[in-house]
Amino acid sequence: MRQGLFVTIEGCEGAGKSTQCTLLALALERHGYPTYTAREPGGTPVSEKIRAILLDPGNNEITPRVELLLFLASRAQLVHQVILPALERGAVVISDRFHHSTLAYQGGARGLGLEDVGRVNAFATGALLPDITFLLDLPPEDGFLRKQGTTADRMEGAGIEFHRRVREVFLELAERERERIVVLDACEPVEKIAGQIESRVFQLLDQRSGQ
Ligand code: Z5A
Repeated sequence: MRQGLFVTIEGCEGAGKSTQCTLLALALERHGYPTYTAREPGGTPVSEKIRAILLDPGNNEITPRVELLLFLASRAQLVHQVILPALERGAVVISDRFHHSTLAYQGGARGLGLEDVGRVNAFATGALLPDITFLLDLPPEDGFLRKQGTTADRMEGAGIEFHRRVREVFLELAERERERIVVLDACEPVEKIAGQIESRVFQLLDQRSGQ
């Protein structure tokens, strides 16, 4: 039975997701909450091997459907090996990306369709959904500037129009799922964003414990 809290952090390249996942985990641990942090794609030995295939710029023959299935294979392994057991132990699980990324990148920007992608995702995860999602919203141009000097992987090399479409779909998803997705301005200072995320997560944890 699921008892923990499942938090996901989403957004375009360089929006600050990894930074915020780390800060949230530290804040939770300071307050004594058992916490598990995952990143997608990846997070288990098998999922990390799939990540290497997906991000290798040399694998330019990967078709959109194969890309989708590889992201979902990585996720299925992560969910069943790590995330569900952690939630069952009562941990707060923080995932750096989850299914909203698949909807935005493969469903929207690659054109596979939100409904079809949503269905295959639900099969892969057993329909696991986050309790809350923070969408760090940033123009992709700004995200790429933050990552200047790093080598572009296969997804980063998809072109600026592709990444603009990803952002648009993320914002459309946030409109549709207002009760789950909190949109935050990723241009704000790191500490301000961290404070916004922490206060919402601690509020949810307090509600759960009946305080
Ligand atoms: N993908 C997909 O297509 N479908 C899927 O289902 C899933 C993923 C799950 C994974 O790449 C790729 O897979 C990704 C989507 C796709 N591709 N793209 N493009 P990844 O895991 O290697 O990279 P990422 O997820 O895009 O994260 P990132 O590039 O590492 O960025 P980030 O985690 O959002 O940002 P960060 O590392 O925390 O910060 C980046 C820099 O900005 C760093 O120097 C920070 O110090 C700085 N920073 C952070 N916050 C701020 C603020 N607030 N102000 C100023 N500077 C900041």
